[in-house]
Amino acid sequence: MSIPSDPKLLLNEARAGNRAALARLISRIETRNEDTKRIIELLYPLTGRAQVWGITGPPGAGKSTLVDRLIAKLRSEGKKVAVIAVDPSSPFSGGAILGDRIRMQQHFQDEGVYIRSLGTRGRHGGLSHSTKEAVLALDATGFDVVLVETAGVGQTELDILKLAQTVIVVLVPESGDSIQVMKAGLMEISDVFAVNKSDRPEADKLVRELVANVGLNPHDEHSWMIPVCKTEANRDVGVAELLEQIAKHQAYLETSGKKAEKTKAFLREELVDILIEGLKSSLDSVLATDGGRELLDQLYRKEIAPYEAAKILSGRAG
Ligand SMILES: Nc1nc2c(ncn2[C@@H]2O[C@H](COP(=O)(O)OP(=O)(O)O)[C@@H](O)[C@H]2O)c(=O)[nH]1
Ligand SMILES: [Mg+2]
Repeated sequence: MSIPSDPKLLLNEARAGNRAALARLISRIETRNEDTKRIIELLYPLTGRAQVWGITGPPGAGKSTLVDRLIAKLRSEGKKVAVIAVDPSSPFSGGAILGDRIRMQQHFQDEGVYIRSLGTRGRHGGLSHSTKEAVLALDATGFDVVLVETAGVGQTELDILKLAQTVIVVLVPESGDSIQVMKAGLMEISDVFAVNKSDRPEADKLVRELVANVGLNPHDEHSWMIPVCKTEANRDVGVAELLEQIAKHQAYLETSGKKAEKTKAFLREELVDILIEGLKSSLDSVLATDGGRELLDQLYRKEIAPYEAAKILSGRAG
C-alpha cells in the first residue's frame, strides 16, 4: 500500500488505522520538516481526547515490563494504546529499546497498539518538542492512552514528562533510592509511585520511606496524596492496583479542574518551543552571513561586548 505524501491524506490514512502512515506522520514531525507546521495545524483540532501518562525511573527499574503489562490490561478493556519510548542517551534507537521491541512484540500484531521510539535527533534537536508533537499526533489519530516512557532522571527527561497528565515514578528497593528521588526532583513531578521488584526484601522499607515523604511533602495543596503501589511487573502482580490509582488520579484531575491547568501548561510549553525553534533557526541563519561573521570578529577583537552584540544580532534576526 502506498503512503500519501499530502499531509491531509496522510493524516486521514493514519486516522483510518494505517500504521505505515502513522509512522510516516510522526517521522515528519520528528525531522522538523517544512511541513511540520502544516501537519500540526491539521491535527490540532482533533486532539484533546487521549490520556497522557508518563512513566519514569532509573534504568532497569522495570518500566518497560510495567508498560507491557499496562498495555495488556488496557487492551482487555478495549482501549487503544500508544507508547513513546524516549532514549535521549542513545544516538541510535538500538540498545534497550531493541530489547523492549522484542518483549513487546506480542503487541505488534495488535491493531490497537502502537509503539514508537524517539532518540536523539541530529541538527534540529528539540527532543521534548518532537515528543510533545508526537503525542498530539497520537491523540489526534484515536489512541485512548498515550504512554511516554523515559529513562533516567536528567533535565531532558523531566522536561519531557511535563507533557504528561499523570506521571508514574518507578523505583526499586535498593538502598539510597528514596534519597535519589528527593535529589532528582522526582517527588515534585510524581503523581503515583510504583515500587517495582517488590519481591525484594527491602521493598517494604522503601514503601514506608516514600509514604513518609509523601506525607511530609504533599506536592499540591489540593489533597492529591501520592499513592505508593507495590508491583512485580514480571509476574503481573499489583498492576491492576496501579492502574486503579492512575484512573483515580485522572478522575481527580477532572474534578479539581487541574486537567485544564495541565493542558494549558502543555500548550504554553508548545508555544515557547515553537518560538524558540524559530528564533534559533533565524539566529543561525544571520550568524552564517558575512554580517554575522563580522559581528563575531568584532566580539572576538573586543570592539564590542557580548550583550551589545546579542542586541544587534536579535535586531537582525527580527
Ligand atoms: N525480580 C524482578 N525483576 C523484574 C521485575 N520487573 C521487571 N524485572 C526485570 O528487570 C529487568 C529490567 O526491566 P525493564 O522493564 O527493561 O526496565 P526499564 O529499564 O526500567 O525499562 C528485566 O530483566 C525484567 O525482567 C520485578 O518485579 N521483579
Ligand atoms: Mg525500558
